[in-house]
Amino acid sequence: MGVLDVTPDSFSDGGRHFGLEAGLAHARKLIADGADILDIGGESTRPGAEPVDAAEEIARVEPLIRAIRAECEVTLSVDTMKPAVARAAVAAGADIWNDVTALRFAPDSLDVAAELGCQLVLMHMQGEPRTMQHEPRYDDVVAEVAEHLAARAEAAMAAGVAREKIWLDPGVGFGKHSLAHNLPLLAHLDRIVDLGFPVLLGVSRKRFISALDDEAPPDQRLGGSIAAALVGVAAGVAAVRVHDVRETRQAVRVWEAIAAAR
Ligand code: HH2
Repeated sequence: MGVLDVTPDSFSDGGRHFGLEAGLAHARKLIADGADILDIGGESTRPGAEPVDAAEEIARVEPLIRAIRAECEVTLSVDTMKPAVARAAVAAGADIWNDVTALRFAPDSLDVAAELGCQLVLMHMQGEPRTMQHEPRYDDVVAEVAEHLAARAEAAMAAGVAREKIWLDPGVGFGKHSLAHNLPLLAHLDRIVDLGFPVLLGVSRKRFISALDDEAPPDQRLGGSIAAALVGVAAGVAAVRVHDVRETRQAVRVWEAIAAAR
């Protein structure tokens, strides 16, 4: 899954693909690089990001989804917490609603997810984006993330979402201390995979990498991003959400070929 942020302020590529033409050009590059899915986001979820209203978010993502859909059949995901944005995105041709709040943001999120009938990514986050990095606390991060995701999947199914539409995501970097929480989660991804849903993993350019490498800035975290993505592949995740599609795809292919020869 290639990341296509059309925001002025995303943590790693903010502003670079802002606007329809820039977004479309980056979509073409991600597809040429081998992305199977594009994840289109019109609101930054970076820690401390200021919220964007639904009309502005729709204005950023909807024309881009329509334009990509008019060109090709690639699977399209919309990265949004807002039911109104998900609805507009699906009407424009999106296949997946990727919700970092796991349908907790709005009172009608669960009902809209059931109504839309699209695939759904339910991600774990402690708190909400603006405040999530204020003292996140867990007794057992792996167990708590797994329990929360299982509960959110149950809530979605109770609201009428079909089981086979649901993906889970441990939410690396969302309400987690960079090393004390993210490393155990990455080390025990099998516990999330064992819940029986396809798992999406987003580690690309995230801060825990810089905590292990002299505070490397986002554009110098490719090595760590690939290392963590391969940990996910080895644990059986179904997809990795990445900025650097070509490089990650090559790493995954090499890893898989060697694993198959074992
Ligand atoms: N990470 C980010 C955004 N959305 N969605 C899922 N399901 N999983 C993730 O790990 C995830 C996500 C953060 O990355 P990015 O899009 O690069 O930054 P920003 O949120 O600032 O746009």
